[in-house]
Amino acid sequence: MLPEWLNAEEMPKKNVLFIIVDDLRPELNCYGSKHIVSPNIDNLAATGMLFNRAYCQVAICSASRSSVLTGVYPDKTKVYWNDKHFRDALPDVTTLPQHFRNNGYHSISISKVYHDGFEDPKSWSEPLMELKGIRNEGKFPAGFPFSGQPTRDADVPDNIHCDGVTADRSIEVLRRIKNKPFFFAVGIIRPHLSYLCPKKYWDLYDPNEIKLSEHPFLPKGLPGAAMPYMNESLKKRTSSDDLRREFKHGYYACTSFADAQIGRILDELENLKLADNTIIVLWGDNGFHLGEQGLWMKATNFEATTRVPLIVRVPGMKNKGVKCNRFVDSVDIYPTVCELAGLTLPEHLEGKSFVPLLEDAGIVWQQCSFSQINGKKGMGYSMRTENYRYTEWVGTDEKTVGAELYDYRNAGEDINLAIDKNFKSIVEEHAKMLRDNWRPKWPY
Ligand SMILES: [Ca+2]
Repeated sequence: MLPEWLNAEEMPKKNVLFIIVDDLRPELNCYGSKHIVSPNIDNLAATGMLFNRAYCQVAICSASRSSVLTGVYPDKTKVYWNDKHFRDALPDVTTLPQHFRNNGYHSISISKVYHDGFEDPKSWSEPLMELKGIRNEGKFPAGFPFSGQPTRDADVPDNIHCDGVTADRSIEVLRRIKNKPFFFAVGIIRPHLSYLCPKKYWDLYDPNEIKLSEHPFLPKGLPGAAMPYMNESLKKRTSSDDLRREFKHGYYACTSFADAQIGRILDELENLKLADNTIIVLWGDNGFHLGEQGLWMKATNFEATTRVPLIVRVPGMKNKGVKCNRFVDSVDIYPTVCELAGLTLPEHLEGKSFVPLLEDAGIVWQQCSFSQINGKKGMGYSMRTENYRYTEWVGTDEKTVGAELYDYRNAGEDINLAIDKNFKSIVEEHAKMLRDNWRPKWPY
């Protein structure tokens, strides 16, 4: 039963603006991180609903995006890294944008929505607007200091950088398609590395005030199977406190730069009077370790990479500015957006619409969220519950090769409690819960 404010029958077709931000942590002002300058995303949160406990299914670009855009978990897409196309395993799957296209919408995307090199022409009504030539290279002025360092700045206009051009072109797109129902997916590539953005965003932060993680070490008792892949080059770039501070400075500057570009697109939506008829979803595809666990990377099952920002704004919604603390999986976005737009849900979907949470953010909801990562010695299936995270590593012979349990009321991710006899019953309870609740069916 749909909420009254969502009565689709009496209203014209609602547009969808789906903004995907690359590697964006929920380290934003509206998420309580007051040191971050993110006024535009904050404003979206103030006029929509912010999800405090949204998790991605795999903390890797292509794997996470493939899951969200097909509406199924990674064990169905078989995309665990940036190395495969979901159509290899699911040749005929109807993607989220494709479903809108099939329902008479103009479906269009700009920049990185699917991962580079894994485009999906079936999803769109017109060819993808490629920005490759201006992504990190090609359009910088002579002498621009881009030579592989993670963090550089220059006093240049926003649209020297890819996301600035994305905002320019998104504004043009909105003007062009404003009279037809649309599904418009916008990819923003910062704060993904490299941390290149105009100087004015760097100047928003004082490096002396940037705090380093208080947990810069791997959990005590981490099983071998859970050992993360190390990125040697990033390790080198973060080998001193000054370098670590500069790295975070770059990430924060790029977060504010991304926020500014998102603001320009949202402003145009207002200018064109489309805001009252457009569903907006802002989502980060994965987080990023900025020193937590001593890591400067993604591709783990820890909170730093699995927890993502998610904000949804729906025309006419009552609960503006409400923060929802219920668990939501990123794969739930597909059915939610369809329901909000009044579209039938394709049968293959494995996510669950969270429209009921938009109506009442406090209702009883699922008790956990699921993420996974394909590690060196097996698949790490991870479940976040109210107080714990439980991860089980399953080897190729389907045997458990390691387990992790973290209690966020105590030592958090500093100590793996799965090996502590005192937590035996909690581990057993969570192992059962993992199998009983894993969506889709537990594979082993
Ligand atoms: Ca990403």
